[in-house]
Amino acid sequence: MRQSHQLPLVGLLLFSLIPSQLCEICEVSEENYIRLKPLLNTMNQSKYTRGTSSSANVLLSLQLVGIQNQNLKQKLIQQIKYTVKMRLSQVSSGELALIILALGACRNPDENLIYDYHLIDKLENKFQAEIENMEAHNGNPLTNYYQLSLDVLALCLFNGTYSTTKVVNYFTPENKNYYFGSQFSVDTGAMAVLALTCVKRSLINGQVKTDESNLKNISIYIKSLVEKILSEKKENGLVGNTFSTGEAMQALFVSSDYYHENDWNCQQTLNTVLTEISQGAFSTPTAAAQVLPALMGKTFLDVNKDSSCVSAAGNFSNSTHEPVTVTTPGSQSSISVNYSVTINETYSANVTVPNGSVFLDVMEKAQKMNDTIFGFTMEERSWGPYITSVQGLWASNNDRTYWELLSGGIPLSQGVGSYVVHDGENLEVRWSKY
Ligand code: CBY
Repeated sequence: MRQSHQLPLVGLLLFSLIPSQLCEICEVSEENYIRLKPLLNTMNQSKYTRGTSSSANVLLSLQLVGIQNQNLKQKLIQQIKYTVKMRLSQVSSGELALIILALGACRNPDENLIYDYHLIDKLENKFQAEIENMEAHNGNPLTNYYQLSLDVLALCLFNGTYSTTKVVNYFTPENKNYYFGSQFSVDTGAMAVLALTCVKRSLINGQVKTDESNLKNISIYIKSLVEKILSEKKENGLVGNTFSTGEAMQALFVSSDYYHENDWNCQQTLNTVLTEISQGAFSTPTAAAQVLPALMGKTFLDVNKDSSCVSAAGNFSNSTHEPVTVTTPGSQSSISVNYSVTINETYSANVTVPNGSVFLDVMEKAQKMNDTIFGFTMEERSWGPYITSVQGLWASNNDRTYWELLSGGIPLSQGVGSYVVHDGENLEVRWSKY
């Protein structure tokens, strides 16, 4: 073929490649649904005992993607009902926001619970308490900005009352609450983009009235947060880390007006997440629940769409009773690690645990060896156990202090309940500020 004939062909080839780069929402294709199976298995096999805070995360995720697993959904709704009836006062603002989103998703009958139990009013109160805490404690909320964003999102989607001016005042992209130390929190920024996008849309639709400058500022904030999120994009396509990528994808889906199509290769991100799934990265129900919607092209802003969220994925979870690979600690062999607690001084011990143990097993073993030095407390959060105190020294949101987990001096990206330790590793819990 002569050169002049090849040219149009090359042009055609290039043209046919472009659409995959252009995607605003890219999602897993039907023939690849099977690759999502490990996520559903994780959600299915979890126990969801009373008061489990992962229930709302999982229910919301299943509703959004239109999975018809009635058994699991009923179990989760029972859980949530129990929480609403028995311990609503102990539930944090963001947790309540998630409950509202989960119950209200996609015109389902359980939506009534929101109104029967006045959950929107209660969320308004919890949001107000967050703001009051910020005013009293140097700008630090009771929880964090990830939860404040969930609050605004739920109030916005379910016609609750909130002040647009307050949102504009508190959500400036320079606010310290988007950062842990000097590190921008992609999870937090992504949730804020979803919340601000909802607020922006209600202002544009005229559902909520405000002055022009608020709308303008919200657009400026979204743009700046999207830039920060994109600057955390890694070479392999993950945004932030494995666990923030799903939420970052949701934020980028709804904000495609604010970045150039070449700034983000959605397909690459999607493929890397699928690889991570196959390597067992999303092993807790919350991790699985948070990544799933984005993979199916859904965002939290789809929650109050008038449709009932039925999708092609509808039944693909019905055969989840296949054997699953549970990582059992290999043989009975033992490993030993170096474990330290650092406040100003460092207290260390050599700890021997069975192969396959998690960080928490090491802490428990050390505590048995010396309760004064290695004694600790924890509480159950949606991601698993969270260390609240060591040696009687308590983490505090008002002071922005916490017990940081590290291995070889590098912060871990998993909690004590899921991080599997290795022989010879140097593990540390360090008294830190964020
Ligand atoms: N959710 C929340 O309120 C949590 C919001 C969140 C931004 C969250 C990550 C993101 C998410 N998608 O849920 C968050 N973490 C926060 C706010 C915090 C702070 C908690 C205190 C506060 N002000 O609310 C704080 C102290 C900075 C923090 N996370 C600490 C830690 C460490 C916990 C150590 C301990 N004491 O037990 C740890 C382990 C980091 C470390 N090296 O010490 C940590 N977080 C991790 C790893 C994570 C990720 C969990 C991933 C996993 N597979 O287990 C996380 C998803 C998450 C939960 N934290 Co914080 C971030 C990530 O890696 N992408 C709403 C509620 C209703 O559920």
